[in-house]
Amino acid sequence: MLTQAIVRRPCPAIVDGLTTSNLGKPVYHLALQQHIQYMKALMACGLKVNILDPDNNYPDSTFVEDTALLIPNCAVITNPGAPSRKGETEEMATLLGRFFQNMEAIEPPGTVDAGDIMMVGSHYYIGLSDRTNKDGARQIIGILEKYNLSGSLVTLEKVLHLKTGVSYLKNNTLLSVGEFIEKKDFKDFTIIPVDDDESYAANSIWVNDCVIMPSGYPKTQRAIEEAGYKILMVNTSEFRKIDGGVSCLSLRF
Ligand code: CIR
Repeated sequence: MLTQAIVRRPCPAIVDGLTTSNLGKPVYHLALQQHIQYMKALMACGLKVNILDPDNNYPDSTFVEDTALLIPNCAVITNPGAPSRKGETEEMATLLGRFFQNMEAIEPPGTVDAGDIMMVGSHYYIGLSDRTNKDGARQIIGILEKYNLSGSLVTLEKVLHLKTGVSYLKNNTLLSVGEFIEKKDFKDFTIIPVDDDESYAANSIWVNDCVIMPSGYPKTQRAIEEAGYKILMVNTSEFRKIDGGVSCLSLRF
């Protein structure tokens, strides 16, 4: 059962967030409203939401998921792969120190964005991406093994982060798009396939028996419902403009 979430309010500089899309710049006041709806969804799933103040030095700092990997009894502070995001970890480490007795950190030259790490029980899939390099992934696996957990590498072809294209929805079930539908690494899972024209919805989260997904993706919504899940929808259009999805906006533990 998840009980806590950490989020960071979007800052005005979000308009300068890193992006690979051509959807225009996020509208700050809409991003703030959508963030509030997102927090409400987490609360509706029973989580206490801990809110960090906005930090205008870091346009992408609302995407807290990338700054830490939370495993049972330990918080691993990452070293984000994008130079403009490196300092985002500092305040997160301070906050996580209040919840976790054990802290670890990824050291350069290793880089890791935790959006590349998907937890499936005691096993963690680590996507090698433009943000997460081999050294960072090797450090993550070393830490996982120290805590009696395991990790394996997944190569990515098209997506920014592993969880941009695949989400674990418990019950041995993955929500997958594109390259992840047929990937050998995931052959033993039940796959809920996401059509390419709804690819953004492949980034959804399972929170205490409910799936939080972005609004506006009816085929994916139907498929998740037909698989037996209860759904909560949130509009994340402003975050999508800078490649951010539902999972990126929180850490949950
Ligand atoms: C970035 O490029 O780092 C941000 N604009 C988006 C980060 C999204 N995070 C995630 O998928 N875990």
